[in-house]
Amino acid sequence: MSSKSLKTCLFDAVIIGAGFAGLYALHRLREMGLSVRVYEGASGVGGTWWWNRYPGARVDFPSAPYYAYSFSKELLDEFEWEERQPSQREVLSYLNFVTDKLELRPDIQFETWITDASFDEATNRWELKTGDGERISTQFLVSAMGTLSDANKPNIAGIDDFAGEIYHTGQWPHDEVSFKSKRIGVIGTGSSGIQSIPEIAKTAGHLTVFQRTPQFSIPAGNRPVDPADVAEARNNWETRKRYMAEGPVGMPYPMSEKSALDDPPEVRNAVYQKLWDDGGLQMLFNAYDDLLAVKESNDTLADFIRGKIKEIVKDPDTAQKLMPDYILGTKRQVIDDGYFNTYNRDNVNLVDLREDPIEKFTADGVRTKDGEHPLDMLVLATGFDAITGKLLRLNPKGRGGVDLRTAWKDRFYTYLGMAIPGFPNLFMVHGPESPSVLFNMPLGAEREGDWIRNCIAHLRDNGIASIEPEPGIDAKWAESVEAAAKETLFHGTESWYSGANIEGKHQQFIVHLGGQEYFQHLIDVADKDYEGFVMQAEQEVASAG
Ligand code: NA7
Repeated sequence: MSSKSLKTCLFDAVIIGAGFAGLYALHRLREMGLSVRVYEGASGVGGTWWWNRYPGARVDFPSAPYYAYSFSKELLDEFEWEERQPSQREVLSYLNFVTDKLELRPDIQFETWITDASFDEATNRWELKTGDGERISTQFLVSAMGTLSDANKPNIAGIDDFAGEIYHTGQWPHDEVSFKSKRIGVIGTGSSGIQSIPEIAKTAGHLTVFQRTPQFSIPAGNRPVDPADVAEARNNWETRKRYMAEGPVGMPYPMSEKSALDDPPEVRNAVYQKLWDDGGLQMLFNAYDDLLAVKESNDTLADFIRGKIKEIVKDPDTAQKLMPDYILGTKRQVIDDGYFNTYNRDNVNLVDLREDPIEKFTADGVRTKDGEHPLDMLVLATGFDAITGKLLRLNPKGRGGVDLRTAWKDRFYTYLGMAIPGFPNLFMVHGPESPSVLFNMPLGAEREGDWIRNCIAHLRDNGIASIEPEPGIDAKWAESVEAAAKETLFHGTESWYSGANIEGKHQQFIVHLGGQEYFQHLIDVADKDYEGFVMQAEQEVASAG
């Protein structure tokens, strides 16, 4: 037995994950004087930006310099972004810059997976184990494991028999992957598929795209960052921060207060055309205020984009297969760089899996109902067990030894999307029933990180050993999440927001759409002495022990 496995490391707080959320939580908790350690399975910082190295991976929301931390003007002033929709490489370089600037690295243990987490009721502490047999004891446990970190590998007949190269976009290799002259198949046309397909097509011998659901995609309009835009952001930082704080999704721009139906068609189409030419998600979030709430308004933009697909894609049959028919924006909105145009290339073809489904994989490729598709390489752009996947894989054990899979057997129960009944002193950043993926994620990570810091400070100042949601509050929270969703069009669509992409997952809409109201609610809960939580004083623990 190694000496490593005998020793128990003691911390005030342990954070799992060194992405945007984990790094920020480390900075804030360490600032309070706590002993803190981040455990990270990868060999570097970055989280989702460490793993998702597929060609074409870029930020979709919002553009530089706003997909970044907002708390430090120094960080904003000192990092020079190159592109408006930064590439994965650029975001990773930013996160390394922040890590070094804030001297976070010494408190991060890389290449270490936490494999077990159990709450000890006698001490009110979490006892953890790593893959190497290391033991760790901590009062507070922060899950910053990412929302898009648990890759979804589809269970398709014969897939393990395929003898060619096979890659998942969310676990892309660090060494360069060559597509040159190869016959490549891509399954999946979500963001990862739509970003990578144009890049792969450039050098592939032949590319076959296997599409289950056609997507509404908007041009990303990526280009070098305009120095004038950066200067404007730096000079007017407080105003931009206010827009981000007040808007529903954390965008740095004022929101439109107009319905799409207020404008006559020719004016509306001119608005859409201008935003289409400029690129980016402002088309969906800033053009009008009811695109995600009123179906008739939504249809105006959906029809505009369908018109664009028809215009761009030369082969009418392919254009028809690419026509999306769900409610625009209710699956993750995608932005692209030449996606639809890629189907005009001679080396690219599209298989519509709804009319020509996959029958099975063989060593040489894939057989669909209508034919054989010989392949040298398969790219799975098939997404993630989003938001809950990684935490459920760890499966922490709370009070009474009840594990999370049991506690969440019927639905994902949370309070504020940050705490789980029966799991004291465990905090989630971007957990289910928080705004997570439908809000500016670095900004959301800061706000949730600040709330966790303030909560822990409150506990420490008041001699409180543990905090957890009071019985029944989770049901009320679930109602508020559903109420926020019902005011929108999200309810009608099967998507990874509602667990539809994973077999056997609860069909529960797990994103809180309250935006800034959600974050105000977090503040109100704290101001009311952590309303909805129960706390146990240190003395009670000592006397029970
Ligand atoms: P997504 O958005 O979940 O997309 C996954 C795609 O893979 C989507 O088109 C799925 O079709 C398709 N898919 C999944 N399983 C299968 C099977 N079994 N057969 C055929 N097609 C399948 O994941 P992404 O990685 O693209 O994007 C996730 C986020 O990462 C994105 O929003 C960015 O923020 C970064 P479906 O739509 O389910 O019919």
